[in-house]
Amino acid sequence: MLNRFSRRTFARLLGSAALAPTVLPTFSALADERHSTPPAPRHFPQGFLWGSATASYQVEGAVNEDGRGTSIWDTFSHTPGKVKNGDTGDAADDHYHRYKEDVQLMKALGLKTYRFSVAWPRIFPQGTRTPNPKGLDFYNRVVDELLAHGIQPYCTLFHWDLPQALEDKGGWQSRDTSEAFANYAGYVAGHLSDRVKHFMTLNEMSSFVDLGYGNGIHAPGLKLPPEGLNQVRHHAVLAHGLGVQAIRAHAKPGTKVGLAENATACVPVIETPEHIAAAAKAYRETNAGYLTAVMEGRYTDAYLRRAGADAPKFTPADMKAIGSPLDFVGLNVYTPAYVRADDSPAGFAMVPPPASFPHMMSSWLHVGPEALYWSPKLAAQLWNIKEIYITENGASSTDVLTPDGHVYDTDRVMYFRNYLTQLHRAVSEGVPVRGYFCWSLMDNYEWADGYQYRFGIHYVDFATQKRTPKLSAHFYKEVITRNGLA
Ligand code: GBH
Repeated sequence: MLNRFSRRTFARLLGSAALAPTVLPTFSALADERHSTPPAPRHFPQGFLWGSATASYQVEGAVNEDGRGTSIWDTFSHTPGKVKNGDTGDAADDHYHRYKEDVQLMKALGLKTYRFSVAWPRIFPQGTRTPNPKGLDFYNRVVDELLAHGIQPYCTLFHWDLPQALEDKGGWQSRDTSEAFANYAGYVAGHLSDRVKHFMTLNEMSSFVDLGYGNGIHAPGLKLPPEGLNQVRHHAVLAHGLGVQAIRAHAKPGTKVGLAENATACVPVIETPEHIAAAAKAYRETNAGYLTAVMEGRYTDAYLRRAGADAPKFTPADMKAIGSPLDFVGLNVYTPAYVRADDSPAGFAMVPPPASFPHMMSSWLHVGPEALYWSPKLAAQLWNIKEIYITENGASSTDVLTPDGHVYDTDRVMYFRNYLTQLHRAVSEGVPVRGYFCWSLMDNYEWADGYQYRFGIHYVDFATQKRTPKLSAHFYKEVITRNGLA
């Protein structure tokens, strides 16, 4: 009401200002009154799912409890020189013991949904064969606690903690691992799908393949030549496809299956038809080994041509499994990859960021909010996807806890506000994004970057395990309460 009155007055004044410029001082006084009213609401669709995400090795700790087997990240993090500061996930956020407290954090935010991952070595300590019921019990408890508080569980089956026993037999270099994954995925879905309605197979194939087996920055720390790396890549998409089939075979009817992939988020350098068309081509080709293969059930001609003699070995049956229809697609979106139109046969060129491009604490995390507009938009357009989730989006910051217990992470709030503005733009145009999971609920083990790179909206004191909501948690709560931008 106040808003409308102000606008009408504003319009009237504008009219008289046009006639008599001398009223300008009054105009600026009124402008002040206008600024004291909140901006017009920019809502998300009713029922939009606001969530937050974590991953097993990054938060659980309790690595030797209840029969859990060793994972490649236990081995890697205990290998000197692999992780900043020698940090390991041995204790992490102690979420294994504190999950009830953490569900209270979610409740206080008003979260509608929570995305967690299951640690494969808790369920099958050796990767295959004999399941460990105590491992499954933990996830039963987590799921029950979430549901008791009205929070929908979204479950990822693989967020990088491969059983070491499988790595010892070749890990993702072996096709057997793809089949072992499918068995494990079917087993978990069979036991949780009476309560969990959404499963994601693998998290970020491109990350665990390229970092784990390409440049060795992540576990298991290998640097394979192109031929081997392409085969690992194939085994990853194959694991996804076989996993989808196994989940469908074992889960209750109505269970939805997808994945969570950090597809390269191609953004046109300028929003002109030529650059937009180039970005669409780039989206398909830069993701050819992963999301494109999954969505199309084939490798693009250009991908196979680029790989040449190093191309992966595969069968038509593999490709059919890989292209299994999905119920939804999850996109993890952090950084933009700028694309321009180009005269080359490909029709596009990637534009590397200048050294001055602004980034968050992680130097790779360039701030490009429009990535959250273009990634779901291009994916939906290219493959006619009907249900998309942003399964991760967030930022690292040099958070400081003040003596009176606050963390004023204005940079993270800036990041979320701008990215969510672009997400709102996409949703308003009808891009079918149904929910959004911020990364992360709380500070946690940031892989090779250890504990100093904080992504949480809750600050964690790793010595005491005390959680403190940051300014960004208050911001996110406001977004959720309004179901709109704040
Ligand atoms: C996600 O990866 C992960 O799913 C999640 O577990 C993680 O905590 C979160 O994002 C924040 O990083 O070391 O310079 O080679 C995000 C995508 C791709 C980001 C690879 C780090 C490595 C950069 N990741 N990238 S570098």
